[in-house]
Amino acid sequence: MAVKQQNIDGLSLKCLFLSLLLQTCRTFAEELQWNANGYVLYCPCMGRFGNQADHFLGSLAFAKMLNRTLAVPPWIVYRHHTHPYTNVHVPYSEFFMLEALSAYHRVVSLEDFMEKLAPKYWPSGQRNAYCFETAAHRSKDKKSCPMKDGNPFGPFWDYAGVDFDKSVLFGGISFSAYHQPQWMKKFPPSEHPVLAMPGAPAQFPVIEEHVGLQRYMVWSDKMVKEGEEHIATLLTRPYVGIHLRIGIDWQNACKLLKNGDAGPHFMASPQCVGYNRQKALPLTMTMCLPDLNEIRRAVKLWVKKTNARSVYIATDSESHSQDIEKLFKGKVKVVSLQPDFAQMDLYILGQSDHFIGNCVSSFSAFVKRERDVRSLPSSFFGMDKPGKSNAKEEL
Ligand SMILES: Nc1nc2c(ncn2[C@@H]2O[C@H](COP(=O)(O)OP(=O)(O)O)[C@@H](O)[C@H]2O)c(=O)[nH]1
Ligand SMILES: *[C@@H]1O[C@H](CO)[C@@H](O)[C@H](O)[C@H]1NC(C)=O
Ligand SMILES: [Mg+2]
Repeated sequence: MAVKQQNIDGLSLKCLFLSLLLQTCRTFAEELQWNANGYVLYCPCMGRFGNQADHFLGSLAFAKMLNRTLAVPPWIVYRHHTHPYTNVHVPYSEFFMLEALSAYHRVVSLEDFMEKLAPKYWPSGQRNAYCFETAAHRSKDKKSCPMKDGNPFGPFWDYAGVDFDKSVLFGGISFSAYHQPQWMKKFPPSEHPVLAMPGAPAQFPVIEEHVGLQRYMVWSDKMVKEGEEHIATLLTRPYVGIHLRIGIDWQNACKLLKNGDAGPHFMASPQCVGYNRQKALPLTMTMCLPDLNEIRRAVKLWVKKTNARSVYIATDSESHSQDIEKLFKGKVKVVSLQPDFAQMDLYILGQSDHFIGNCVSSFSAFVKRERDVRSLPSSFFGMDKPGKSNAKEEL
């Protein structure tokens, strides 16, 4: 009996090994093989990481809708104040696993596309740009897509090693599922194998339907390893993670709300006031730009509720760590890492036992979506229960 068992185990091991090998060969070959259903390329040219991530989810859905492989772009990181003072293009796989996206749809990194497929199947001289007529109207000759005009557009396509030869314009069509048949009819992959666009074929903020695609954005092994090391050395569980979006650019943005120039749907706010415009809850100034009193109130509430032993502060400017420390008379450890790459803050916030985010911020929205996928609790400044107004603020 024991011998037989061993044989079976030996056999299944061999099978496992073989199937793994086959799987690897297959994925490897797939990566190198041209797909006749075509490709979508775009520049994540609007905003910083949070905006780019929102756009990424929509673009992934768009590529799937057209059954075209998505050439996953790098993240554009703006380094205006630190070396090298120019944009850095960070391949998707530095932060997230490219393979994890395949469970949803076919992808290839833009870098691999350019290196392994473009020379043969999308050679120089045949590189069309696709854009809205309205975008082309802003160009000098009124009929060229503004692919490389200014920053970050020029540096992005230079990074990819692309110059465009011709522009193809479209109008009266949107990126929504409603227009799928028009896209297929207008741009069949046989005649238009590569749809390269100056911006993401998606909306900002991400539409409700695509929020769940966050589950396919899985942190890279490197990020997990480094993130877990930080958590183990700096924090004691349970810990509350908070995102302070309070810097000068944000103060200016929130002025629009204060002056009544923005309604409840303002940047990422549908995540907390609701996606339905008619039924949206009020968006208060406290939710956009929490003051120190609100920060103290919310942190105190959630530290108490979760019996937290530490608080992790991610911030775009001040951390207010001393003010927060004072709340707990030394009984709760307060930590702010201020990492080199903002993604480390996102990782640590994502792993917290409770997260307090900024409703209007797409940086917070990234964390909120990731936690929702894993059924972890989150709240917002000025809104303790997402989707329900704080009672006091209704007065
Ligand atoms: N490290 C770090 N950077 C932040 C934080 N909050 C904002 N930032 C930076 O400011 C940018 C804000 O732009 P974006 O990600 O588009 O989010 P949004 O403007 O808040 O919607 C981020 O990408 C970061 O570069 C934070 O808590 N930690
Ligand atoms: C989508 O593309 C894949 C790969 O090219 C193909 O196998 C599949 O049949 C296509 N699906 C549809 C609905 O056309
Ligand atoms: Mg932004």
